[in-house]
Amino acid sequence: MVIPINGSWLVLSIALMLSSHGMIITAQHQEVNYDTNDPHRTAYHFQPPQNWMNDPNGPLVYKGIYHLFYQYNPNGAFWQPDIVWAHSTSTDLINWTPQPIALTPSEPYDINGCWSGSTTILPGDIPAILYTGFSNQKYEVQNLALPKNLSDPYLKEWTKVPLNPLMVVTPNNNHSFNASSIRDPTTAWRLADGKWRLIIGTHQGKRGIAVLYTSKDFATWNYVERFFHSAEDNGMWECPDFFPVYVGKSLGADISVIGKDVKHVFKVSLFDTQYEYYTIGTYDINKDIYVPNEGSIESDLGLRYDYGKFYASKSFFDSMTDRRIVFGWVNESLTQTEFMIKGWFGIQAIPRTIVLDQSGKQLVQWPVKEVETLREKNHVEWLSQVIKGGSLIEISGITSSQADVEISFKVPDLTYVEELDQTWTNPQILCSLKGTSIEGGLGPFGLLTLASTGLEEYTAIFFRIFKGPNKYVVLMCSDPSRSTLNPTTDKLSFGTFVDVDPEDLSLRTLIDHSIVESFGANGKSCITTRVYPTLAINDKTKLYAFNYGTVNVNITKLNAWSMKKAQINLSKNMEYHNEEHKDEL
Ligand code: DQQ
Repeated sequence: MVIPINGSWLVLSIALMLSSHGMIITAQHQEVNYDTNDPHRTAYHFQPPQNWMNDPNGPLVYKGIYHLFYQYNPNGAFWQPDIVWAHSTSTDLINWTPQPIALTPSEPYDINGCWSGSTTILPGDIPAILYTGFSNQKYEVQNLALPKNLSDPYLKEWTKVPLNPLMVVTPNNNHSFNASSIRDPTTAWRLADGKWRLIIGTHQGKRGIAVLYTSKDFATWNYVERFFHSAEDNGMWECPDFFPVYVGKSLGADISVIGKDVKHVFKVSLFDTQYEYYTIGTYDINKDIYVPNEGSIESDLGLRYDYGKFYASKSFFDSMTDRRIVFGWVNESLTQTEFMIKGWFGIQAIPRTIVLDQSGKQLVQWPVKEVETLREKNHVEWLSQVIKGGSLIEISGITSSQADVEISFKVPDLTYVEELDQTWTNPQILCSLKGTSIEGGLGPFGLLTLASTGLEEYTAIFFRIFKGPNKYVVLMCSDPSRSTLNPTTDKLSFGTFVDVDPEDLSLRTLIDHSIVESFGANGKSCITTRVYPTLAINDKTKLYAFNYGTVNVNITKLNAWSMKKAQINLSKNMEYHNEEHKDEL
C-alpha cells in the first residue's frame, strides 16, 4: 500500500496480526518522517523523534544523570512484538538527549522482543536492568543486563549476562501460569536477611497475580509459592510497581526502606481495561506478602494515579533530590490509520513526584518542579475575580496551545447544590451524563482549554459539586466531547470524585497541543486527556475560565504561563549527539 503524505511517500507492507496492545498491526517496516508542522506534535512532553513508543522502562539516576528507557519500535508507528529498549538521558527530567538503543532482541531468550522491566541499583552503585524477554518459544522470561562501562554516566552500552534467562516459567516446571503471560519485573528490594526480592505480573484466569522471586546474589532467583498479592476479576497484571512512602513526610523513600514511618504502595496495570489501579497497605515482611488496607481494591472504584490516559507507569527513587518520581505512558486517541499516517505514536506524561497524602488514604502527585523552568517570564496573573453563573472569561496574553495554568476557586454559597442521585456511583459515567453544557447549581466551573475562536472546539476540565447523603461530593471531569471536528477521534469523558473541601478548589493544567494534563485539589486527582483539535491549533488557540452553573463562583487566584519548547530527542537517527546538547554535560 502506498499513501502520499506531505510530499513524501509512506510505504507500508501489510501483514495483518493482532498485537498485545489490542491493535491490528499491519507493517513490518514503515518509512515516514513526521510532519514538522503537525499541530498535534507536543513541545515539552517526552517522545522519540518518530515511530511508536509505549511503556516507560527502568527510570533511574546515575552519577547525576537521569535515564529513561522506553518501549520503542524503530520500524514505524505501530507496536510489534520484537520491540526494543530505547534510551534517553537528561539532567533535569525535561530536556532529553537520545542515546543508542540499550536492548535489542538478539538471543533465543529475547529474540521476539525486549519487553518492559525495571532497574535496580546494586551495591557499589551498579545499575542493573531486569527485563522480560519474549523468547524463541514465545515464552516470557526474565533477563538481566549490566552496563558495559560503569565510568560512562550515560550508560550507553549494555551487556546481557551469559546466565540469562534467570527466571523461567514453562509448561513443564509445574507452575500453573501461562508461560506467555508472566512479565514486567519490578525494581528489586533487599531486607535485613540480605535477600533480594522482586515481583512479576501474571494471572490465572481472571485472577491478577504478582509472584515473588528471591535471590541471594541477583543471579539465581527462586520462585516463592505464596503469591505476593493477587485479586479476583482483574485479568492479567502488567507492569506492577511496589514501593514505600513516608507517612507525614513529603519526601520519597528508597525502595528497601521499611519501618513504622512507611506504608507501601502496590500498583498494577490491568491489561483487560488498559487502566491502572493502586492500593496503599502494609508489607508483611514475615510472610513476604503485601496486604492492602481494608476496602482498597484494584478495579472499578479503586484509586488511580490518573483517571484519564496513563498506563504502564513506573516509579523510581531519585537519590539526588530524595523524591519518588513516576513516569506514565499516554496513549493516542486516534484511529490506527491516522497515527500510521502521522508517523508517531505515544508520549510520556510529565514526570510527577509522588507522596502519601496527609490523610494516609491516597497519594498526591505533582509535576516535577523542573517543568517550571519552561515557564516564560511574562505571565498572566489575576488576584480575584467573580465568575458569574453562565459566563466565561478569556485568559489572554499567553500561548494557549502550550501553557501551564494554575487556578483556585472559592465557592461562596453551597445552598443551591444539586442532590447526588444514589445511582450516580461511577464518576466517569457521571461526567459523560453531565458534560460541560449541562447547567448545574454549583458547576460545571473550570477551564476551557484548546478552544477555537467560535468555541466550535474546546476541551473542558471542570468541577461540579453535589450534596450526598452525609457530605458534599466534588466531581472532577475532563470532557473532550467537543475537542475536535474530526468525527473518528475517541472523545470519551473521564472523571473522578475528589476527596476535598468543596469550598476551596484548585486546578493546575498543563496544555501541550494534543495533551491536557490536569491536577485537581493540589494533586489529589489527576486526569490526562489526548485531543486533536482541527481549528484550535497553535496561535489560533484560546483559553477560558468558565462557570456554566447557575451560582457565581470566585476565582481567588490565577497564574498562567506560556511554555517554552523543551529540547527532547532532537536527533532523528536516535544516535547520541554530544555536540548538540553539550550544555547538559
Ligand atoms: N507492554 C510491554 C509489556 C507490558 C506491556 C510490551 C504494557 O512488557 O506488559 O511492549 O503496556
